[in-house]
Amino acid sequence: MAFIDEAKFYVKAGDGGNGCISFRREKYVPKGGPNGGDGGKGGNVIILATKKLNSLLDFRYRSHFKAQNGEHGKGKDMHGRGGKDIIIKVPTGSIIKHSETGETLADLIDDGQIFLAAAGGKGGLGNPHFASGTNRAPRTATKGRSGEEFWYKIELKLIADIGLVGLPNAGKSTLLSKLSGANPKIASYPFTTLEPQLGVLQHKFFDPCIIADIPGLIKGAHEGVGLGHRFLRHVERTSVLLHVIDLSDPEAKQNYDIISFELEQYQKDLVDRVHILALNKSDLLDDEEVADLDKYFREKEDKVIVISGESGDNIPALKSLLLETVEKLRANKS
Ligand SMILES: Nc1nc2c(ncn2[C@@H]2O[C@H](COP(=O)(O)OP(=O)(O)OP(=O)(O)O)[C@@H](O)[C@H]2O)c(=O)[nH]1
Ligand SMILES: [Mg+2]
Repeated sequence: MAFIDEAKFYVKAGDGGNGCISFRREKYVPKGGPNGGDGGKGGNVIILATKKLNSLLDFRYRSHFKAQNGEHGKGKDMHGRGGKDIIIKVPTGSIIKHSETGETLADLIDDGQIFLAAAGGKGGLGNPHFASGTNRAPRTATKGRSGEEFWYKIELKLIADIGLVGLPNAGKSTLLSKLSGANPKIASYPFTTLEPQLGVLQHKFFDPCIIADIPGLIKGAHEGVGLGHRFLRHVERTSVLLHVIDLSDPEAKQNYDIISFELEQYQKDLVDRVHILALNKSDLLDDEEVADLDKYFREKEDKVIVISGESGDNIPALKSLLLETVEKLRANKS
């Protein structure tokens, strides 16, 4: 299934129904008064954020959304029925932007948050509204107003607490599967992961956290090499970055610098984000080699942990470290 995190779409709210011109016609009442009903209001187009979705895939199949028009008023004081609203469900983390200027119009962070994308047109007034002492038989009614119409851009930035970053093949997806119940594709070639994956980390008494696994970054990603920086937007909102390093790669040290540089190129503040460095694939090295690399990386980062996603070594400790860190950051925020 394709992952879509950008789309353009068109919305059109319903037009208001027209007001009606009509007069009472009853037997033995020669001049009946005006009785034209008002037009109904057009339906709105409403965008609703929901936690249940995590892709904009639906927009691939549908990019035009039109709400129902209001009905016209009728004789005998019958008002037109209002048009039905249309509700477009989008994942939490969606950002609605002006299609031309790119200005952000709504950042839909919370489950249940709504954005009125297009307001329905008001219904027209029937001829009774225009009756007066001097004009008892008004031949005037107003037309319904048109519903609003717009083009929007929508962008998704997934909402997760922890973002996994690293070179392709570092073992990010393996780790996601060990830390959460997620079941991502894992393979021994680079760029196995082509779209972000989410998993829920639950451990002991901690509040659960959401982890996002994104495609690997490579040198020059900021210039579009590999899959580029496109997917980094999905770790923008995370509070902790879990940087995964393959210790069995002879270039592990340079690889660390490559990822740090790419993160900085994307957004300066990603570098200041809390980092946890996971030194992975420790099962492939002997203890001495691991100790050497551990020492080297501890000079670079505060939080460093040696693990093996394959054997499960130190995974419970990593879970606790991640959840404690997120908990502290959450407490500082509130
Ligand atoms: N020996 C060993 N192999 C590992 C370990 N973790 C992952 N692997 C292997 O490394 C390869 C890459 O693992 P993935 O989890 O797919 O790596 P990834 O970082 O998600 O890769 P991309 O999606 O391509 O960016 C697979 O063959 C895994 O089985 C580990 O701790 N030890
Ligand atoms: Mg992967």
